[in-house]
Amino acid sequence: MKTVYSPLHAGHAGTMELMSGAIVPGFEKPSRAEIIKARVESEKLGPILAPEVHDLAAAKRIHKADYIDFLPTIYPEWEALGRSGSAIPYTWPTRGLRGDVVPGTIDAKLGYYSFDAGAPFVKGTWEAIKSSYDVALTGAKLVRNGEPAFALCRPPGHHAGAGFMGGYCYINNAAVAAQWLLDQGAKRVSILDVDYHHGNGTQEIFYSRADVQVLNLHGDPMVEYPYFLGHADERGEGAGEGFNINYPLPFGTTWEAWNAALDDACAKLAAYGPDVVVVSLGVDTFEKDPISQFKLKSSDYPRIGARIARLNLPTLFVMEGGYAVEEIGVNAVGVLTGFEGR
Ligand code: OKP
Ligand code: ZN
Repeated sequence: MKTVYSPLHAGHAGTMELMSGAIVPGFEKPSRAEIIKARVESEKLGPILAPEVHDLAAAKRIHKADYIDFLPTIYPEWEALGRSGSAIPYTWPTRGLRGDVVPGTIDAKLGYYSFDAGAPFVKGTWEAIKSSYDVALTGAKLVRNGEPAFALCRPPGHHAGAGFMGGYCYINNAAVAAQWLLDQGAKRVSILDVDYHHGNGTQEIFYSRADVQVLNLHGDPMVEYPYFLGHADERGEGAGEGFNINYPLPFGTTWEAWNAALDDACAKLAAYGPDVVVVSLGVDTFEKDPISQFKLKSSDYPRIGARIARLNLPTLFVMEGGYAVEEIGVNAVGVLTGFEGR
């Protein structure tokens, strides 16, 4: 299958994050995408294409326009204040505070448009976000035109909601692609999120809709990030009732239990009967992932791809997480070669 990749992701580099009381180098780093790309090449998965450049209309189909318009202004405003490094918020309008007024200072705006301190901005971040969005849309177009595709997105997207960033995510690439496919004539799309973390942004965006089914396998939010969404009783609302399906799983989950959840999700997906499947492909379920607690092995990833292939549906793979950099290429591309039956 074809891969879509942009070198512009690499400008989103040198980020910092808070981890157990210390400021540490960001886990979501450029080498992730480089190593996956190298594995795509060495495994001869197929051609690697540059993305087509898009305007932001497709982003505004699922994100709030003021949020999207804010993103490119962040770092220029930060630099105008004489600052450098990572632009990160430290105040949020949580319960008991005013969430209906947006102060004009950059620190306040960063807090207003985020749910955590985990989506840092450096000089090249906007260009990387935009390229990741272009990669997703270009991949979606390949799928619309009749072939499976791998959108090698970086930064990832599934934690980004309609009006906020967080958890390394800014624009929700999988959600953008799903909406674009609907706008191109698909009647129903399923998003299968196999990243270790719950895709809270994707869930929020489609929660009251019946035209996008969202299935999510992830670490139980009682003990795992993003903590405040992803329970099994979240099943959608209104017209969306029944079209959001969560599989929270305990720390230490190995292939057998994880695969049972995948199999159940695939059965529900097949019953829904979508025209297209968008896979939010995270490989942070890996046993050696430095920030995650599942125990999948490299040999399990081709089996994931093979199970998805059995759905026999047009499929777009959108890269999400995975932080065991050494094995990220083997694991991510393993899903894709498994999908191709080799
Ligand atoms: C993004 B994706 C403190 C822990 C916060 C955020 C994880 C974001 C994962 N540093 N961790 O779903 O792979
Ligand atoms: Zn993740």
